[in-house]
Amino acid sequence: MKRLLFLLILSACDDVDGASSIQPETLTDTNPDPRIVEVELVATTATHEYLPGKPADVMAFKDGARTGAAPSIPGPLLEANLGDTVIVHFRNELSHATTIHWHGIRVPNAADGTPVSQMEVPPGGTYDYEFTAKDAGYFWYHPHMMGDVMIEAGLYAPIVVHDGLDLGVAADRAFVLDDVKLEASGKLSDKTDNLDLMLGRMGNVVLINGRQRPSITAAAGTRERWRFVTAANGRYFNLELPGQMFRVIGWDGGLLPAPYETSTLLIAPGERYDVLVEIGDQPLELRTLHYDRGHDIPDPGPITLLSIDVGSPGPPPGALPSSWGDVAPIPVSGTTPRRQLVLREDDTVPNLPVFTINDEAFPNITPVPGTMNQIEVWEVVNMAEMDHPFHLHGMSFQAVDASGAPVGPRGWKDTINVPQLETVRFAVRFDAPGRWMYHCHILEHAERGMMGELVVAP
Ligand SMILES: [Cu+2]
Repeated sequence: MKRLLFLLILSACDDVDGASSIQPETLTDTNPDPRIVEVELVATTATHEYLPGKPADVMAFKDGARTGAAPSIPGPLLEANLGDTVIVHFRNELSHATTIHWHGIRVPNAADGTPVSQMEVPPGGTYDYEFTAKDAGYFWYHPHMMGDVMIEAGLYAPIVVHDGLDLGVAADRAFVLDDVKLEASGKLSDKTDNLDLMLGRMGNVVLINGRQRPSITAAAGTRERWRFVTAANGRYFNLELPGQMFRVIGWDGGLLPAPYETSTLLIAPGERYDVLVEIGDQPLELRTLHYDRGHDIPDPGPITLLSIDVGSPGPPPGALPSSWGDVAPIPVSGTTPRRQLVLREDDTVPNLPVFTINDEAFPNITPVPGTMNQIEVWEVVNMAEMDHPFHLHGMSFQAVDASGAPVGPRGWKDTINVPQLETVRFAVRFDAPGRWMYHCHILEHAERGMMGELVVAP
């Protein structure tokens, strides 16, 4: 029923957008059981026009259950309702081995898609992923090997797990932010320089849902729900909507206990935000502003991502609900065990920067041991003059503070920015057995050592 409602919303939204809709297609659910979402997902090579008339060779996902479905960037949206069983029959049509990681979803270890939790899927191979959608929210999926290459090449896609809240929205839009480094021919550059390795590859073309500065149409006088994820290798997005505020209702792991308003929304690689936007009668522009994430990255000035034209008036939004996310605090005290993880960068060897956690570079690391339901405070100390977004697999955590200062409302996070020369502390309960990776989500940093492993004994 909820999915039907969402489809109706989407089709309403398609009417509004017409041919300009930039919403990814939803993966076809082949299972008649309303509590099971069963899909076929294919990773394949394709071409994509980042620049008009100049196709680039890319890697992309497509819906394997729909005849004639084209590969797309982002890949097809995986939709489920809270509590659904999700079964993904994955087929690898690339010439490289790959895996899929369901970023932010609390999956069983065998479905986590990392090299420590599954064998890689060879070219022509298949793998069945199965998990329960335990949390409602906005997530994403992508390979978890050669991430700096495969995600850059287009293998990423959004996931919406519906919460069933009636927010009176005229549209529920899934946005994926990215950038690509293109040659003049429109092809993806295969050149990686030292700056790319140090900062995470910064593209020269900035994208929203795989397109450069597209337009959408929103109905005047309505409320819309916008969900954002940053899939870029290294770029941070610092969004603004001049003349409008974002009402943040959720982030990584689901809804917050209460919404808050902000004029700018900083989204580090891997992070997600779920916001409400009130559409008036004037067009809007979604832009990203410079954010100083270290190493004197130059300020390119504001970059427009999306133009929002205003169409004919839609139904006026109703009152917002009085209760939102139920986020029980993870109890911590002065006696809760603390674990320090120190992030460092070593750029002394030209073109061979190494990024470490506690002076170890993956795969030569000492796993962190844990037992079920144990609670720890992790203290992530950033000794580098550059921000690092820290991502933990398998379980969500709650921020405690950043260099002693409060870090916003209580909410479930799986990816958190650790600013340059600062310390972020978060509380985590080890509630899933298995081998879970944690790493910087700047993909070049993860691939060059800044990755570790938590082993939770059953
Ligand atoms: Cu990093």
